[in-house]
Amino acid sequence: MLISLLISSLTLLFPLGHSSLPLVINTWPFKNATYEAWSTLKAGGSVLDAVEKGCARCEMEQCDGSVGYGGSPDESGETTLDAMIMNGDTMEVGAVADLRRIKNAIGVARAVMEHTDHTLLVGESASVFAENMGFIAEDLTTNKSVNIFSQWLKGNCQPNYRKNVYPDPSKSCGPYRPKATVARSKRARHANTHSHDTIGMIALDRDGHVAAGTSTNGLTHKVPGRVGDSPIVGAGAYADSAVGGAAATGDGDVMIRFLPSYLAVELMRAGADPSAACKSAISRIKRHYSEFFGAIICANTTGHYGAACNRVPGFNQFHYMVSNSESDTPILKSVDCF
Ligand code: SD4
Repeated sequence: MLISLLISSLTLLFPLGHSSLPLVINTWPFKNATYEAWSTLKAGGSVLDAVEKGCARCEMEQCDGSVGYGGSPDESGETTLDAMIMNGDTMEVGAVADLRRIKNAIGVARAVMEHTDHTLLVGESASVFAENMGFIAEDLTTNKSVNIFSQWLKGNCQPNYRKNVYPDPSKSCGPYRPKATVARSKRARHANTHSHDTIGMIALDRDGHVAAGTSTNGLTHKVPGRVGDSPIVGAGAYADSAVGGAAATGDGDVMIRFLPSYLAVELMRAGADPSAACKSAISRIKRHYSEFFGAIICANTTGHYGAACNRVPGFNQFHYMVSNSESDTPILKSVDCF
């Protein structure tokens, strides 16, 4: 009795080193999203609510044109969305990929988690699921996306993501047919910070609950049906309330192959601090794709956080946002890429 009284009064005086919790951290300078998540936590919402509302804010604001409707038209001119949300207490995940007609992708991801036993729904069927769950079906096309698409068509469908096909994809539009011989070459892909800017977010509360999530419209001119890293557990984001969380952004076709968010969380579990864990996750990819474009944010349950990015031409620094009890308003942070 005496001991537990002593412990609880010590905890009041020294709150277990959790002085910078709660914490919200997200990729890119999407300040309103951070603010939305932070306000949600402060109003008594859960970490899942915070991640959902924060990412949804970006979906509505079409953050950088690469989250939400009206961005990244695919080869047929359509915008499709990828999103996921993960509960670090229960390890439940809800995700949607190639979602059509529904603006609130992270909301649908949460509905997958809460109203099905599944983890990931895709394409037209995911959209029908969303409509049945009460999400409004709308055209995701905007004047801007129509314009991007028509300029691309006029420019002979350049750039695109095809290879080993004819007609020559570096000169012509499709339809494409496979070439008989497949050349094994890794195409160097350079940073284009205006065509990829997924929101990835981690929220931690004072009681050690962790959630993480992502929302994106993927890559401009992607092949229809293409799914990136963002809705894939351990690639786009990962959360475990025993450790912390991580979320990634960048060239999803490459990053998805290395599960960087899972790797970063596992490294933190093994004792790495968040910055070191983020750096190792990026290094792992660099070993194989030295020129990939990407970044990752990491946070642990003591409220420490960090980020890392791969230095490529045009991408020397990665910006991200943080809100915690030390600042109370979103603060822009940056890390030098290596
Ligand atoms: C994707 N990873 O679909 C996303 C895009 C992105 O920063 O993150 N951009 O590949």
